[in-house]
Amino acid sequence: MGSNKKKTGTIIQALGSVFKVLSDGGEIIECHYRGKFRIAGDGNFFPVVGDYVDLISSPDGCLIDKIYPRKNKISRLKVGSRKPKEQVIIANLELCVIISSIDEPPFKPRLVDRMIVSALKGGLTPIIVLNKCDLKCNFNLEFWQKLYEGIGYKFIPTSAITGMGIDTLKNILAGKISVFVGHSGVGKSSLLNKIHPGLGIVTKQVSKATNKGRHSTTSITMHPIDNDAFVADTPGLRELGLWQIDKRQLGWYFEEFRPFNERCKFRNCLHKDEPDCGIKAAVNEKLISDVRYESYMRILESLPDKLY
Ligand SMILES: Nc1nc2c(ncn2[C@@H]2O[C@H](COP(=O)(O)OP(=O)(O)OP(=O)(O)O)[C@@H](O)[C@H]2O)c(=O)[nH]1
Ligand SMILES: [Mg+2]
Ligand SMILES: [Zn+2]
Repeated sequence: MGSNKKKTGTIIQALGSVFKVLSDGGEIIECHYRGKFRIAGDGNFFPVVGDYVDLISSPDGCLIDKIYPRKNKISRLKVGSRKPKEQVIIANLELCVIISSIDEPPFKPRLVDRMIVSALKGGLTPIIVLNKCDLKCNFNLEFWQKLYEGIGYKFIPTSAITGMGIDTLKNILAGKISVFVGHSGVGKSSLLNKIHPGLGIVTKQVSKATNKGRHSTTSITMHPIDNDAFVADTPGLRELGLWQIDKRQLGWYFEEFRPFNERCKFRNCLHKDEPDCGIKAAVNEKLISDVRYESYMRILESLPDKLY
């Protein structure tokens, strides 16, 4: 880049200490971060995909000079050295597209519900995509569609093979920054290739035996696509942000529970064993789906008693 002229742009890829930035002028610039971000010792100041940044040129090449305040972020718990701490992995997103498949791998509603909670916790709007609808199998699409649409979520049945649902999804993504999450092999990269032919993202080979359990996508990359949209493809991120949730807050992220909260006798009811619980009563009256309540209970049991 030219002498000392400042440029701004969005980080679209982070590989160790090397970043790719799509400048506002439309060029892709490779750059490094300045040591000071690391010295700050705060995950929040380490540049991540999605960050909007200022760039300056230096004798050592292009450097990230400033990170603009984040509108939101998704973090995970970084375990290892001494104390677990927050690791921000992506910033400034609007939509969290939660992708699962009707089969191969089979649909896992518990995982979908975990990812909805994660999305809401991160300040993102969850969108539910059910892929591989071309496969012939016993799957009650109508049941799940009604359940999630009943809560107020967009639910899109798709197929990266036949093109089913692709236009609908593309319209939802228009003008926004989104992230694709979901179990490995559900077809995140395949859908993205279908939405924007030409991206040429490597997807899993059909041979399942040799590829078992291995992720085809290994790093987070942001892809600019049609209609001024960005989509970050991820390797099956599962537990994003869940670790930051207090047990007593969890019910809040099951949005359809909210109207019944005030019927609980205890203000900080966990909706578990407490008497006179409005949520449990609503489940009994079938006003809340028992499938969702089951997910709630499983997540509740997996949360730490004390936040880190
Ligand atoms: N039948 C069918 N197969 C699909 C569909 N979408 C993807 N696949 C296949 O599913 C396999 C996995 O697809 P990927 O796109 O690599 O899945 P992914 O979610 O990106 O996986 P990771 O990168 O490992 O997280 C590939 O063999 C695809 O060809 C679909 O709609 N229908
Ligand atoms: Mg992939
Ligand atoms: Zn309750």
